[in-house]
Amino acid sequence: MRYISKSFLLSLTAVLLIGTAAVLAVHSYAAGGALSDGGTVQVSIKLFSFNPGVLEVPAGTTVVWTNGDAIQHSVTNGVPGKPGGAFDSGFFTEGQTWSFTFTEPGEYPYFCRRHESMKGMVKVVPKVE
Ligand SMILES: [Cu+2]
Repeated sequence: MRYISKSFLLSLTAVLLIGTAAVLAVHSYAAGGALSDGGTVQVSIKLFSFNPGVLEVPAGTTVVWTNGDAIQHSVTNGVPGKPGGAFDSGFFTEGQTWSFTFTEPGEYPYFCRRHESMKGMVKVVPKVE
């Protein structure tokens, strides 16, 4: 067939746009209103990285980290060498979870005490009333 139909191109474009929006929405639960305050967001730990690495959530959100590696990791507020003190999970291992409820808006960098290349960030924005 020599010509690709216009409707095919339109539907292809729509699929691409929806796909892109879905990928972006994974990181920001606040901007799109996908999560009301008091909800829960999952972060997986796999292959020595936090995924998604940067989260944006409204205050009141509980973030649950699940360790998918066969080695212990921690979720420790701050940066390597300078813990922030807002939270520290201690070490937890494969299949275990640790959660924290973010009540105060702000930026919360975190890292793993054992693997200092592992870093993440939770940005907490005021909840929408
Ligand atoms: Cu680790």
